[in-house]
Amino acid sequence: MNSSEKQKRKEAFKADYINKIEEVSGNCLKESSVLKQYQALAELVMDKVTTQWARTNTLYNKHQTKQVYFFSIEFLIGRLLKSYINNIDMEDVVTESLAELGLDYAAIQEQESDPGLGNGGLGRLMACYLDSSAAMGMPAHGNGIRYKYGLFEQRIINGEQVEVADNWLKNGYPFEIRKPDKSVIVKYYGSIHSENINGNLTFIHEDYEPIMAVPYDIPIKGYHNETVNSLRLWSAEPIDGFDLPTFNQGQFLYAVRQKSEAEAISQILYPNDSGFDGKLLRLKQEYFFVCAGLKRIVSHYKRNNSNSVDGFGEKICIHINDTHPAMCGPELMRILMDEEGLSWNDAWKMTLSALSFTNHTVLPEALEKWPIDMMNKLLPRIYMIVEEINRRFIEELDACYPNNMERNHSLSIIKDGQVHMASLSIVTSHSVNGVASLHSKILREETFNGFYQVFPERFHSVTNGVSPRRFLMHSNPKLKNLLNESIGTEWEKNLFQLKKLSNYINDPVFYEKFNAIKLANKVYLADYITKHIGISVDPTSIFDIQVKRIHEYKRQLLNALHVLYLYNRLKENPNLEMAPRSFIFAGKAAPGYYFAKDIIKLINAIAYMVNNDKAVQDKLKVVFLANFNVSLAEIIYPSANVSEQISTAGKEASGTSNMKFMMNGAITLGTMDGANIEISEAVGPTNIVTFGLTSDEVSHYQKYGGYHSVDIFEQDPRIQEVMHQLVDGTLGFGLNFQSIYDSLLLYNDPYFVLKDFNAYTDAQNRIDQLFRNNKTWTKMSISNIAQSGMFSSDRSIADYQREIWKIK
Ligand code: GL7
Repeated sequence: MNSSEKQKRKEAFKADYINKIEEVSGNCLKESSVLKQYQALAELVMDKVTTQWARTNTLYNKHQTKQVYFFSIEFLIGRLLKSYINNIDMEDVVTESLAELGLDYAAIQEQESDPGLGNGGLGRLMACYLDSSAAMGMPAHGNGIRYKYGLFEQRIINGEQVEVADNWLKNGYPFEIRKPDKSVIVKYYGSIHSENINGNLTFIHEDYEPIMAVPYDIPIKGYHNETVNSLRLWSAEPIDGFDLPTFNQGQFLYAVRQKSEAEAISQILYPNDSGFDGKLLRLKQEYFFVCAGLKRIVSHYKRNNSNSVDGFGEKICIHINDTHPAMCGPELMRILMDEEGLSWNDAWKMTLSALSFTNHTVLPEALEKWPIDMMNKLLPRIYMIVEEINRRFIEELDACYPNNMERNHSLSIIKDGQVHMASLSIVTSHSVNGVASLHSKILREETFNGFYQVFPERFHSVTNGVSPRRFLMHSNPKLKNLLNESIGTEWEKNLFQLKKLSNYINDPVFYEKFNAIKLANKVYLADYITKHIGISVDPTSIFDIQVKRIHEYKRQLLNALHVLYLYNRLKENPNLEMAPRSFIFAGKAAPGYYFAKDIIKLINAIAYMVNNDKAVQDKLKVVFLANFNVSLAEIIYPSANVSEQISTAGKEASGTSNMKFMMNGAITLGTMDGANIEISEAVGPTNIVTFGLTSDEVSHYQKYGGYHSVDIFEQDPRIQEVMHQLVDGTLGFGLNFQSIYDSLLLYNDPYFVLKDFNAYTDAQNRIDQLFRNNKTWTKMSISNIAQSGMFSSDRSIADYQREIWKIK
């Protein structure tokens, strides 16, 4: 765009914007509030995006393009305004115009709520995959739930987590379109009877409780292209609002209860990131979006296909994101048989060909198993179909491997009074994949080994990726500009082009520019920290950051104990040679996960002690930032020097913050777990610091024993010291971390924190030494960015496209 063209676009934008402000607020620009300025900008952007949206939909319908639908109980999309503006290539026009109008673009963006419709990596991955699909012009859409309340807002009060409801819709949401005409009825409870209609056995669902599913569509705009895909989120409503006859009979409470029971289904996101708690409401949620989403997909398909479902399995990909949408298998069977009149065999062929499944965790506590009684009562027809799927599957197994009762039992979808959702997902899908190579190997060799032996061809591996638009270009614009001026803009469309940075790997001029940007980003985070928690951190210190859900397996505890140990060393020797360090933590704990909450309390107690001790002021700071969410993440990654990825090996399926940090030039300090292994392969051993037990070693100890945390405790005085400090009042009057102490010693340290302590301390020393050599560190940092192409979600989507969905 030349400058006169840009000037024209700016004038046009300003005129439209001033009109829009008057339209949405009834005030002129000068008198408008920042909220109204935001709403006007959002509407203006939405007008542009929706025009392209309609065009994309028409094209898809006309060419009957193969469509992918992600079914996921979480979509953690983050704020969208800036992302739309950048994707429609209006970044400069909007930024400059708003400045010329005397408005504060940053403050306007702050008005947007950050929809917390996910817990962590799993939900954010879906958002990155939607972003990449649209950027690549690929027809892929999302199906999920429009929770009225997203993940709770976390506040830290007196050093402890306090949860506050997240009312993200309180000012309305400008990027969704409610489509009541596309509503669907979802049926719960009741009974099934069969009838012979014209010689066909037909199943009829009676006395059910109907709930209305109303879709809200959010456009997913591709980067600098014409594609706009859809994220469809379903909201639960009572069929006709109040039950009027009941209301008129004076049974007011009953009528209201029915309304709120219906709405309860999409009221709130379950705040567990890696646990399964088997609540009835959760099962209702799972069926809710599966049923509504599939019904709409089938009817849309028929509309474009002469009212027939022929070819559905070849043209439609239903991708199951973990097991929460596992009922896609039986529900699609139900629709195809009971509503479309297909035979079992025809429906089965179609279902198997449409469905694919990604597993996201091997933690046994997260694997979903529903009690038979619960499923049978709530979803009688679905349960019948699951039973029949299982009966036929076991029959086939028996035919291939006669008299192998043990195998049949272990692979059975229904056993021990429960329906096993991972088994259901594997049996009904043509593809099963893990999210990093180690994770996929564990699935094949351990978690799903029995299924792997029966269906080896179904098993795949697709390493996760993250959106370089959101996590590099939008969140680190200074780095983006430096990259553009150094290696051109091709990398924006193909992240592997970042390899061209190797030309600058020894260039002092580039180093200087690069370090200035890192410093500026650190200053920005330091200001945020001062503003929000009143602690001042030195922007030239090492920003050593661990941000993710709080969980024992992610081992924030190992990090915290090391900080305590470092503090002890500094107290012994105030002249200890070390680069000043700021340890920064953020993350939420599931509200019922008390141990994780104790870890938050411990970090805050250590922070309080360290930050108030003048003797270590210049060398050490500890920060816990409240309410980690996508918006805060976008400020944190660009400022990091060290990315803490220290899970117990074999437990973190992939991790994705490791990739976001790396793209912004942080050095990974990590165990050989999840995608850390692939990061290590990509950058080479000199550009990463790894430590600790391998997953084989962990698994060996778990199977055969041989690890006694008490032995480590007895041999290592450093560990004795920090362990005593947990319970002797050092960390504050009345503060006692007995639960943590007991887990590490009495319960034999199930996540190998003490076992890896020594290796971690050594690794931390290496970080210190490397950082003190600025040239070495900068080189490592640039090498990480140069090798991050492989961790773009564009690459992941290309892998799915080629290997799993088979889209040309
Ligand atoms: C997770 C894994 O724990 C995480 O390692 C992975 O990167 C992510 C996306 O594949 O999925 N599984 C899971 O249940 N949650 C995750 O973040 C909540």
